[in-house]
Amino acid sequence: MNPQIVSTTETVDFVFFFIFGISAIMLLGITAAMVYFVVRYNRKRHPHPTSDKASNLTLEVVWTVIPSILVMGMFYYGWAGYLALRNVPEGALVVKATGRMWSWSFEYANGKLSDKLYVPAGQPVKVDIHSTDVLHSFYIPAFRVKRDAVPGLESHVWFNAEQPGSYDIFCAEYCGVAHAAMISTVEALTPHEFEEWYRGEPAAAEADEGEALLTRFGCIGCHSLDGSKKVGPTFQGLFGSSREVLSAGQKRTLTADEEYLKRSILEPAADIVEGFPPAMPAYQGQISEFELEEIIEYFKRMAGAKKTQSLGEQLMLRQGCVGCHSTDGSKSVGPTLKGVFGRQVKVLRDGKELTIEADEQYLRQSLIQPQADQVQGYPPIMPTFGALPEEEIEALVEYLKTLQ
Ligand code: HEC
Ligand code: HEC
Ligand SMILES: [Cu+2]
Repeated sequence: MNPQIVSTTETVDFVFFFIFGISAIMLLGITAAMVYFVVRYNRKRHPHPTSDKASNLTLEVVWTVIPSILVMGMFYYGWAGYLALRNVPEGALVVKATGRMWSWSFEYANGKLSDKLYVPAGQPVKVDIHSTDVLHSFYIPAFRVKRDAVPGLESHVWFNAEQPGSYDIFCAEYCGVAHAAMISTVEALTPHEFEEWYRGEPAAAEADEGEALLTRFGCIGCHSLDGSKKVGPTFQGLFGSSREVLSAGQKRTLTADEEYLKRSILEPAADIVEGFPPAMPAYQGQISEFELEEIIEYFKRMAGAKKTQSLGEQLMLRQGCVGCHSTDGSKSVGPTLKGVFGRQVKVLRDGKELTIEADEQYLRQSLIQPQADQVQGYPPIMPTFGALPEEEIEALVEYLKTLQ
């Protein structure tokens, strides 16, 4: 309807400010007139009615016609804006977005797959939205587009990222415990960079076939590769480890061999890993035998590549430190433990702020008496590990020192 409109952002913002502007003028005008009349025609000043006029046709026509025009104007621009959001411009790049508990993945015409939405800046992009499980909502605030992802229903949005940059993508429909983690980004590249990315070899992290499958099936929305706990157990060190599971209500201990892993993927309800909810969807019928093999191979490689864990590293997993602390520099419930040894920490000791160096003594104390020195900016929720035997404390401290 309006050929000048070039982006969804402008379309939506125009309608928003149009309606907002009219509303603001009306609010101020009506309030001012009301105050004026209240003062001017106050009963104290005019104890008796000053006029006995019953109607004024001109005035009535004016106050009917002007608001009608304003409201029709809002409707017109709202409708035109809606059409602009629904009608995808010609030549748009088409990307398929799949939402699942709890991650987004994006698939391109040439089969390329990514967990971020890479697009060329300045070119319209049409995103076909799908959901494999429950209701999600695909939301890019920067481009003012939001659309529900409904299982079995195709829908779409389009947008045009005018400037290269990184823009947030959220899920805007509460979809379960890790809903808040269902985030990604639009990476708008220059057309040249995009072409390179699109044609080029998969990025190093995706080069591994097995890992690409984990992205494609959304496994990494619930499972980490680095030992941290998500909705499901981490895949780190999984292959060959011993697992405590509940099978039909019976506790048993199994070894994570090929058979166990296949069963965990095809029929997760058969063995529920202790301490986790039975939240994993069954992949029976969704995953081919070949893909299953690839994933198992990946688990094996991962276990092989991993050097044998030291006692300290095992304790980090067993004591649940990794649930609150990352080892890769990212902030979590507690400070990251990467580079903790020797770093300057701002702490609160007996209510006083001070900066101290995290030496061995400090690390040891952090475990035995975590409340003594409170790291600033974090809640005092670290449990004390004072009951651990001395050799385990020692092993943990030694391990923390290696995290550089
Ligand atoms: C919605 C979240 C979710 C998704 C998606 C998901 N899982 Fe799981 N997974 C879980 C949970 C929760 C458990 C632990 C409970 C259980 O055993 O069912 C689990 C358990 C497992 C186990 C057993 C792990 C162990 O420590 O013994 C394996 C193997 C596994 N998942 C593989 C996969 C693979 C491969 C995919 C993708 C094809 C996948 N999962 C997708 C949530 C998920
Ligand atoms: C329930 C979450 C939680 C668990 C579990 C946990 N921590 Fe912490 N940890 C925190 C928080 C929060 C802080 C920062 C506040 C404070 O100083 O108490 C912290 C602080 C620390 C510090 C000081 C960090 C710094 O930047 O100076 C160390 C070292 C540490 N934890 C190690 C561990 C180890 C090792 C384990 C496992 C044996 C562990 N934590 C388990 C939450 C946790
Ligand atoms: Cu969601």
